[in-house]
Amino acid sequence: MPTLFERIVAGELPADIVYRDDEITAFRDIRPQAPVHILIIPNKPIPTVNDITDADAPLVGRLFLVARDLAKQLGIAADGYRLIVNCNSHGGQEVYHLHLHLVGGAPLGPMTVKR
Ligand code: DGP
Repeated sequence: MPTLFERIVAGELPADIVYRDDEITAFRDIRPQAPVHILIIPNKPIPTVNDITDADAPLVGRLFLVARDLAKQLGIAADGYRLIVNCNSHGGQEVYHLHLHLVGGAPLGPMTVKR
């Protein structure tokens, strides 16, 4: 079964896409946690951080470069933002297609972790 995000990459599900190239797609999160909340994903399905291979290193690096460029374009680079990757159930991962959350546009406060 393709994930929701594979279906967005394939154009089968609508999304507010803010960046796209042959390796990476970025779109607005459907449940934004801040004024800016973008998901940056590889077009190919990598389920979790645990599934990244050494050969994926350039692609994973590019996820950060796209985050950097989008933060600048969206005007949040100078004030700052948070990049988050959740992995598996303890990490709270909901969609099993690797994604970087780019969150900002307001002070986010300290990062909290439930104990
Ligand atoms: P995570 O917990 O890290 O797997 O985050 C998944 C995020 O994906 C969550 O913030 C909500 C978002 N999301 C789930 N379904 C959709 C969808 O169909 N479209 C968009 N744009 N975002 C989605």
